[in-house]
Amino acid sequence: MKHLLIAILLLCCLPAFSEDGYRLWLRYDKVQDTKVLKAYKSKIKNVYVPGTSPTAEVLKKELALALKGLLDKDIPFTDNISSGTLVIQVNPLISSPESYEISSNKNSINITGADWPGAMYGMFHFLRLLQTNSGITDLSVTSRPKIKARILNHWDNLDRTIERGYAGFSIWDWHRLPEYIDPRYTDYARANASIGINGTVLTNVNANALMITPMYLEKVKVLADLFRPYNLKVYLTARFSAPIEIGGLKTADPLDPEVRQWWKTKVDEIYKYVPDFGGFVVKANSEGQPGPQNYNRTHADGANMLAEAVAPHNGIVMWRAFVYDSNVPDDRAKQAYSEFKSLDGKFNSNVVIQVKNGPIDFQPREPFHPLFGATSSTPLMMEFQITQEYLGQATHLAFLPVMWKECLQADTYAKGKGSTVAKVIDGTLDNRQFSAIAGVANIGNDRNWTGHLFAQSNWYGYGRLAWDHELSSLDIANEWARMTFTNDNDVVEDISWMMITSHETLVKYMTPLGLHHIMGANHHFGPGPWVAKMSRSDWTSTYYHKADSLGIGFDRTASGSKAIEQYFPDAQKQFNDEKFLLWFNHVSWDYKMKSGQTLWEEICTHYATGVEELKGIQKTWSALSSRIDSDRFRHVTMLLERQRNEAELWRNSCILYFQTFSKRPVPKDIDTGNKPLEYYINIQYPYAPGIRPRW
Ligand code: BDP
Repeated sequence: MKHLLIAILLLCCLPAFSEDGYRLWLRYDKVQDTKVLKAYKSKIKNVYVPGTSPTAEVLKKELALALKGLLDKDIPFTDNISSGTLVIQVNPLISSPESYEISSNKNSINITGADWPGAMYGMFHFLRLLQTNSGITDLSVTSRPKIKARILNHWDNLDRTIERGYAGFSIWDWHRLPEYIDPRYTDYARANASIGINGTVLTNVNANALMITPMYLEKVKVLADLFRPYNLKVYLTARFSAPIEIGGLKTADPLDPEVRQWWKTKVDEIYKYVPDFGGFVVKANSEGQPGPQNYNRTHADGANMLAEAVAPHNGIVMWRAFVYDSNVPDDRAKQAYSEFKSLDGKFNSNVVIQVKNGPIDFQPREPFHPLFGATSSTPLMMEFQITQEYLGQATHLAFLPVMWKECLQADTYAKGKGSTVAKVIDGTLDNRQFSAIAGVANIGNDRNWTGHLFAQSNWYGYGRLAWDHELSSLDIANEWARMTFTNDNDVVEDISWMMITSHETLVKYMTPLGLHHIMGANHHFGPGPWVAKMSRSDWTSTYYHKADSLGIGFDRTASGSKAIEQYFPDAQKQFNDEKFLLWFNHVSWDYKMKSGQTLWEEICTHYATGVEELKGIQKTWSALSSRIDSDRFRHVTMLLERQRNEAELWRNSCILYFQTFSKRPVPKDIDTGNKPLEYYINIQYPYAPGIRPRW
């Protein structure tokens, strides 16, 4: 009897399901504040959605689900407007595609899209207002995306491994497609639609030619059909040597008529499966991938060949600028600029060059890429990395919108002051019609999608910034915290603070003052400043930090590699900031910093402060134990503990390693643990996730 009672008691106290993060920010739990709930109920009595379309259908489904959850009530659909009607409709008179307006008066709330996708985005905006318990009286919202193609890049392989993926295996279950359609695909589309993402590249940039064979195209078709109502366009990566590998040709030379014809026929075939196929992303002549240079042709020759094939179907080619050549003994940071600057103006109009935010490779902090602003005749798009390859992967909490905004707001000075990177990529600087942005996805088949619960905020934040890069990181953090956790203001404030400070904290304990690329070899996890031998020197850490008895840092000024000269003179001044010091300069250990400390002391202090700040983040989170459900609380608590351990590892090992060059004492009060440097050097991660297959 006693046991039965305990069991019943336990059952009553347990939530209906575990809070495993699957619902992302689309939780739609009942509004807790009774006053707010009452106000919403009085304003939303029924819904009127005149007209039909596949998008209208998914919109209605989402709305019904959301309102039922949030208001704890079935809200009926009607076919006329009365008091308390939420009207969602399309009015093509609203100027630009995908945009929307929301207004409300005493009687009704009106969401009007320029088209159905616009109406859907407007609906998600409205739901966000409800989810964040915002006021809905006297609304007057107009919104249009600042960037046209807002795309996720999946680095997913056909065997379901994900290059640089830390959240399990690929969500694309290629083997069981096309018959088996995982319900997750729909939730994926919903999540993307809710933040305005309108494109997805399903496959890895290190591409597999099989993807464009009929067997796989049938599978792609299923996904594209499912995503279409959510305004999510499908793109694929093209393997440059596909004409040889799957076409039986002897060459993939882009100027060979047979090769050109092969691509045209192939592309026509793809469009038979996916009539609104978006186009290709191409990684060519980079890290062993085939490309036009194998045939002594240029990147423009290669890109234009594909561009010609997709042009009749309105497709685009996103040609990546992530190239660096092992035969060129130049600073790796300079190579993409050198290669592409000279090709400016040589690309067809449906080619856009996809440029990573910085000139090396998704480091915790990089200066913006010098190509931004440097190509007046060639459109450039941004490539951010949402997956945290070099930022602690799925064990570290790092809110990346802060870092992305730093890049977007940087000034290229291409057309004088105010020529920000954001204006280059949204097309306003050069008055371009087309604009695009890509984010390398951090999504896998982990139940919570992104491995670390807080990594969901990077997917979320990427989408929100892609729609409107002027949103503040704090606003994005606030929204996400409210929708994901609670509307309790104090909790939201604490969580947002953790998020907003997290990136700078990580920079301090990993790569302070402009240090970069000093992570472990291959997997890029954990510290590895001692990595000195790899098949290419520009994959080693010593290539980048250049520590010696005199000092540390990569001289990219006039006395060094001159990489700084790839920026406009006024733009260069931004790099006087100490946060870029060792990116651009080789600096004496005794150099006096603004703080009055020597560089050596300052490096030690940064590592130590990073760890202390992280402890502060842990403390803030711990204090929320009674305000967050136990499942998610424990998940984050454990990962923060792991992160602290790793931060200490970074601090101890980097200080001890760099001390072998500086030969100066570690400032007292700075802890470096009780282990010798050798201990850290010997740490291995033999099965670290996400390692790319050898090419
Ligand atoms: C690097 C990754 C590598 C990718 C490459 C790329 O380490 O796995 O293939 O970028 O962007 O960051 O092509």
